[in-house]
Amino acid sequence: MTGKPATRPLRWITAALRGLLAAAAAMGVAELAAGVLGRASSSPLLAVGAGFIDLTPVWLKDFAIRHFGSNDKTVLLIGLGAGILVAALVIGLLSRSRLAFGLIGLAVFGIVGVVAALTRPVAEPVDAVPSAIGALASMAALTLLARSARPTVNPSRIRPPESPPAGQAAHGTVTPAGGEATGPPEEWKNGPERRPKDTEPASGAGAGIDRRRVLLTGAGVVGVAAAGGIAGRVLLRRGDVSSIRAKLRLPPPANPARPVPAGAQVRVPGMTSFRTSNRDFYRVDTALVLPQVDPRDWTLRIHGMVAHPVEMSFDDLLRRTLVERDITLSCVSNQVGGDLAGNARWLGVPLAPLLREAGIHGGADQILSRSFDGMTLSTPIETILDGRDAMLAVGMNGEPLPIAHGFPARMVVPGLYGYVSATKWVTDLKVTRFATDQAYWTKRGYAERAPIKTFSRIDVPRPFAEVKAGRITLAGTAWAQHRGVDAVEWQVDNGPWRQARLAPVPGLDTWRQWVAEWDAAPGSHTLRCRATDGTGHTQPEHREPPFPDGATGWHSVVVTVT
Ligand SMILES: Nc1nc2c(c(=O)[nH]1)N[C@H]1C(S)=C(S)[C@@H](COP(=O)(O)O)O[C@H]1N2
Ligand SMILES: [Mo]
Repeated sequence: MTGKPATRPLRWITAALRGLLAAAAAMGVAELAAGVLGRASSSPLLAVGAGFIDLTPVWLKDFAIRHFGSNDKTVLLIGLGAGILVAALVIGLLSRSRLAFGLIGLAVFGIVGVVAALTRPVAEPVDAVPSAIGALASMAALTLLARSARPTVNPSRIRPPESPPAGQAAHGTVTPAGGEATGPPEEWKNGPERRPKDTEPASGAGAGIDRRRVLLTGAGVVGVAAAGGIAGRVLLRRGDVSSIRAKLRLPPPANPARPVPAGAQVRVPGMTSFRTSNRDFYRVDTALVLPQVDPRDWTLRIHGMVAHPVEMSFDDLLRRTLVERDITLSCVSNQVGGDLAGNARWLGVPLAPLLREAGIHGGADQILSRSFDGMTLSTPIETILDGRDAMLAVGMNGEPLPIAHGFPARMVVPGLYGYVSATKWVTDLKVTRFATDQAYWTKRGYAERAPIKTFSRIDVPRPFAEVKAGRITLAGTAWAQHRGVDAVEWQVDNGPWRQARLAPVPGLDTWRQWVAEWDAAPGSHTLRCRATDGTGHTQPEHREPPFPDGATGWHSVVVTVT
């Protein structure tokens, strides 16, 4: 099956495809290597993605969270995949003029992967391996693919001596019967091994591309890529701790949560539920690969400015007094009206006694907590010691913590935004000073101290809803964790502020639902709300963005009454 050299556009396409296949080989082989090593974070796509997250400027991060919320990572990976796809096609095209250009492109890819993997906070030297051998594999694949696509000479079809001289055809003075293109195939002109003129066929029929060889080589590369990718994924699943989590039985709390009052959930269709299920709980973190932490290997270190450094196992932790509390978490990136907040029943070990037992030195003002994946968060020490229910949580809504929410242990401190308190997969607490240590977000300009701002939003009706004139029920959620919500007011079209009815709550640390009845007249109307917390502070009208310590402003919803 020896064909004629391909036409021009086809040659461009096949060159681009060669780049694509080479990149696929890189990814597949790298995935396999990551799987063999059992280190998901060393796989190039994930390492580069994680590096990208770290380098993301604050505005872009806010943009991503604002538009994609908890799906921000999927969007990032899709974007990265698209970028790689384009780069691979370009590399393929480059390799058409010179194979070396393509090889250099692939090597650059490999270097980016190696650097990304080695600069992860928990990197080890072996993490360079997947990207490095992935790059080598792709270079080998590109070379093989380029060779296979080079025209071959078929001896039986070399022009017999009585044919017209090559020069005629080559210079286009004689057009063969079929009107074929007469110049030498482009591969020859540019290829490293120029074919001698005297073997050039008159019509290109004597030499051509061995399509079978091209297809076999291509199929081989695809096979390696797919097999590597699949095997790598399977191997990486070895580290998955879901089945360990499913079997884990947590002890009951010695100090159970106060019952949630019957009316805490207002009965309004479409209203947010008072308790957020684990499945619906918002997720915000920098972990592209979920850390898989086996509780049997988990330890917690408490060290730094303490008299007695502590190292404890998960069993040690569970032997302590467990408390259960309803606490609403919220994210500093939450916008006015946003939904980056959730309320769960947490089971955990109080942090204050644990720290006191370690013996905190005078002058310490910060707990720098570190997660299994190297994330750092800083928490003002006084917010842990002032009597609130700061805890190392192990359970969420009656189950062990979900892996995405910090299994096997995370911090929860009522009243503080998540980025300064809610360390998931926590393994290390360093008692220190703000002047000495800075955490991840603080280094990026976010505030060191970030109490949750007093907030309220309208959940029902939805923005731009169409409602029938008459009596309309408004309902929403307000929070000011650890200060409590004392009032929510609502307003229509800059009219007078009216008090909403507040639902009962189990304590100061959860959000609070509110309802109001509105006699709606036809037309377009703007509804607004604002909350006042237990210290008398009212949510201000002035809009501030989430950076650097949380958004402010009144939430408003426009509805059409018909
Ligand atoms: N290890 C780790 N813990 C983390 C984060 C993170 O990126 N890594 N993000 C924090 C932020 S910004 C928030 S808002 C909360 C969110 O907790 P959730 O995902 O369980 O809702 O976790 C906090 N804990
Ligand atoms: Mo957050």
